Amino acid sequence: MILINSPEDFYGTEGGYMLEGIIIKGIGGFYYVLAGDKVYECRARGVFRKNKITPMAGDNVGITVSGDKGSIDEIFPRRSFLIRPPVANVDILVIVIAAQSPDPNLTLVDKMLVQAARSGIEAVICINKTDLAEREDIAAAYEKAGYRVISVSAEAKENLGALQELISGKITAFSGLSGVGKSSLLNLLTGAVMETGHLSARIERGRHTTRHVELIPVSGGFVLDTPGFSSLELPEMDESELEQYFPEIGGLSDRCRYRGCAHIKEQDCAVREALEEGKIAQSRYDSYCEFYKILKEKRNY
Ligand SMILES: Nc1nc2c(ncn2[C@@H]2O[C@H](COP(=O)(O)OP(=O)(O)OP(=O)(O)O)[C@@H](O)[C@H]2O)c(=O)[nH]1
Ligand SMILES: [Mg+2]
Ligand SMILES: [Zn+2]
Repeated sequence: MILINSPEDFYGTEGGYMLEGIIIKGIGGFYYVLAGDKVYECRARGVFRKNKITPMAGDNVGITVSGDKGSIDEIFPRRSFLIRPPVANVDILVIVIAAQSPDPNLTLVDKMLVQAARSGIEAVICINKTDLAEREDIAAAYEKAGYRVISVSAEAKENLGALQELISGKITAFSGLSGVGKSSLLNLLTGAVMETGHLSARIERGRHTTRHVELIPVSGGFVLDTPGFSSLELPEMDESELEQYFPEIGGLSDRCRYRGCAHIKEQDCAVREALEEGKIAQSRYDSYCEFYKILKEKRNY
């Protein structure tokens, strides 16, 4: 951690001066650091490579700058980090699902929820393209689990205010399958509060071409567009830990007959009772069982 006490401390080793900023994007070994209202093109010091630390978008960093170039001297401790997309210090993960085209992949959504919970990041479900179809079933599945669900349409500009409110003052990552409308939503959200339009983003819109992770300043925080992806590894853990990351399952395990109930075949299982009563969605329970099996098999190698 760099502590700046006196004006002399502002001067770094190479005759430049030191600033604190945030990495808004990293491409091909260059990191773009926003400090104040300027963006500096930075290289990471060799020491990071040696220690196998890779700067990530979202990292708070100390940089030495001269002109509009600089070098990253320090990476400040991370509050959180995600692996897919690779980004540090995310406060909220918005998992975008399309009500229709592409078809929702709920297993992937549930994996992302596990990843977010394990990283200590709040997750919100956003159902886009409600102009094409209603997916009350999906909304209900996640609301029952205790997640916030926001249904929107980028096309019809419906209910965007709820997203706008959510992202204010936070770092929010938008994630989900390719084509669900992440970039479309972000263009609307950022365009609504930023005076200058994002031409490059607008050109990209509809082309399914988001390739890198980039933080866009908006409403006193940042939003991140991320490339769509269709598969994700479960984080490594013991299968008995899994229920913690399914709030509607973990919350019931006290009421199961057996301690350490896996909620799969055991008798007098409060989770399976809740499933039968419709208090837990079948799709969520199926994901839980599938992930449990995967984790158990992995551990038995
Ligand atoms: N009908 C309808 N189409 C939408 C909506 N939102 C986005 N689309 C369309 O869906 C397509 C994909 O949108 P994108 O915003 O590029 O999707 P993305 O999630 O950023 O995709 P990747 O960058 O590939 O991950 C585009 O043709 C959009 O015009 C919506 O609310 N309704
Ligand atoms: Mg995109
Ligand atoms: Zn049980």
